[in-house]
Amino acid sequence: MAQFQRIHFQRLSVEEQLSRSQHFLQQMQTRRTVRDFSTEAVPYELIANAVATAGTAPSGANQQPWTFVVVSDPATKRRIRAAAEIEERESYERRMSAEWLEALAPLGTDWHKPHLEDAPYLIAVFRQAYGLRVDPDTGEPVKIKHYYTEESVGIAVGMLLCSLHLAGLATLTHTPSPMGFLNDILQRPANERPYLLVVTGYPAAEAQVPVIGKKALADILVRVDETSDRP
Ligand code: IYR
Repeated sequence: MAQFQRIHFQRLSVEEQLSRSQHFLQQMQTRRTVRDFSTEAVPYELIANAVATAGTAPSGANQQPWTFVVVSDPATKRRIRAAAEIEERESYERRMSAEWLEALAPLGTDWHKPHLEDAPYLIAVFRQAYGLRVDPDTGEPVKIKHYYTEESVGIAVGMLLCSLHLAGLATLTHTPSPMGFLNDILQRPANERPYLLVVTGYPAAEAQVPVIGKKALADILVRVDETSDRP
């Protein structure tokens, strides 16, 4: 049965709204995906706060179909790197099409993934394709249908990345393909599907990023108001 309570909503002045929104935009415009990480340690609390922030995301039926596995153990990072590089090497050398490799060329990526060991934290994000509960009568596990899990986890990861960036950390969103090895190495159950790896820490002293840009606002925003020709 639905239960309701009054919303806690802080109404801001328009000046305050504009100032906050402009400030947030300016900060987000400085985010870059980084592939060369320093081994320097990062306060764990920054990672925990980022995961807590991700946990505030909206989700289908509020089922919160996500698990964030935070890895700092060097031996586990080494295993993840080794498994990822096996898959990535196969992908770059055989599985990816010429068109795909061409699309990636401006990023300068290849199958070598030293950052999976160098960065102090790997956050392995899992999508719970379905939930599990124990039937009280039979003691057997019962599957619970989950809704919109891809969208839900995508939104949560976006919020995770914002938090890490605003905390002064660099990130890399990495999707080794296929990444079923993450279930084995991190001992996650079959209902949890690897979604992506977020590599985080500080950039290496000599880190470089490709010279690429973002589309202009006019190229991504289509406005339909009372003055427009309606679509
Ligand atoms: N997963 C590979 C390839 C890759 C694919 C896309 I699409 C990218 O935007 C970047 C990389 C890798 O991590 O190198």
